[in-house]
Amino acid sequence: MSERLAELYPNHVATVVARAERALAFGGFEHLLIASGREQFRFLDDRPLPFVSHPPFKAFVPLTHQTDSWIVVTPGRKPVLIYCQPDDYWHLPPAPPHGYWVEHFDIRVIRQPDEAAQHFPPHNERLAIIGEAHDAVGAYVPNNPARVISSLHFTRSAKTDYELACMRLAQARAVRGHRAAEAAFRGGGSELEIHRAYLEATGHNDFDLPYTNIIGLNEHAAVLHYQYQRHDRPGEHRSFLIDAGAQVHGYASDITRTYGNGDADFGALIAGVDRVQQQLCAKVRAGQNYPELHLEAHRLLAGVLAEQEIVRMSPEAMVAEAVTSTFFPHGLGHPIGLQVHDVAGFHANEQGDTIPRPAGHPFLRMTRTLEENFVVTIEPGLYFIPMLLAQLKAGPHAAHVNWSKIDHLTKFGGIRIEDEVRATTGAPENLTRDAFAVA
Ligand SMILES: [Mn+2]
Repeated sequence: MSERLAELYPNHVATVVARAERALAFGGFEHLLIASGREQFRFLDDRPLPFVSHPPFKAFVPLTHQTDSWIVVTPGRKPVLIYCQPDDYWHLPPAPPHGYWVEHFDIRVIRQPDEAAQHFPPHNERLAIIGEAHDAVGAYVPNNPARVISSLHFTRSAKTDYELACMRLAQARAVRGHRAAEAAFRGGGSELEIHRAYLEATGHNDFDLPYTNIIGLNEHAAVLHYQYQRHDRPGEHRSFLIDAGAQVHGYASDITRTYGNGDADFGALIAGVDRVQQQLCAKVRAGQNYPELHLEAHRLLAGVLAEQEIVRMSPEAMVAEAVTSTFFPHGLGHPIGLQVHDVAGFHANEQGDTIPRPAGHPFLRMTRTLEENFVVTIEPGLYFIPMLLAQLKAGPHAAHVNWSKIDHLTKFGGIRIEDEVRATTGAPENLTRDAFAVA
């Protein structure tokens, strides 16, 4: 597979350099300096925080844990990679640069972070320096020009063929974990045991994951970003919601599946959400307005709530009265790529004017119209969240709700099903279902 990536990388790097040059022109700058980042420490402690390279740096090179290094782009010149390889016997220094990407850079190896300044263009006000304040090297203090960053973010939405190849590999890697996690659930494992099975199958440790795994048994499936993994096994394994991804060369996957224990009502609900999810995935294509798809998700989920006799209202009324928001209180999805929640979900244009969310939908992370090679998640869900159900019960529509059925389903927590889908001018590519199909 790395041969395939080697084949695709030259076009990728040419595209990324062209985007950087465009961002410089757009912002009125002459040189672009992008920090990889610097290790940070806990307050009053010598323990470092988990480090990952800054996303704009990772866009150029597959160096996901490279500290104190820089990309320098000057239009018309080969991009420079300042590569920090410290003399350090406490830690393993990075290996000398190697791989399919090396020949595309003018590489300068440094031994100390401050040596980077020797390879920077002369300091003046025409430098766009992207990084955090503590990444500064002497007078080279990150200024993060808004127009440059906005342009870089905007053009990053359409994935290159190389990026799509990395993202497909990240899907395959996560799917191995999902298979192992499902088996651990069926085998009666604790959340922590399931989590470990996932790590084992993906070959990741916790710090490699693109985001913290959500591994929820029973009622924990109703906690949207459930952040713990309990070590004890529950008495009963009724349901299991897993939202877990993987990464390859810094590109993320983000997959959610929900499993039941054979309960007919919960099983029918999973089937309903899955059907809706596939209908929504089928509509991902260039020209599709994403907020409209989110509203369509509410209409379709209302149909499931009606058909399963959970709410006795017409689907139209359920959406109009925001009853669906009790059961589906988050957005349909988000862009994904170098970051699990990728940038530019709200960009109206290159300068970064924003497209507002539809009224009443405060958590939607993507308001753009899809274009070719945008990759988004499609992740509808239905949950039984005690806090939100209490509000519904106190409201004007309580009489239309089948509370005895809800009492039964609340023990299962909730359902979310999430795939990554690429927009094309024709049929969508579902990266996640494709990966499950061959795994
Ligand atoms: Mn997601």
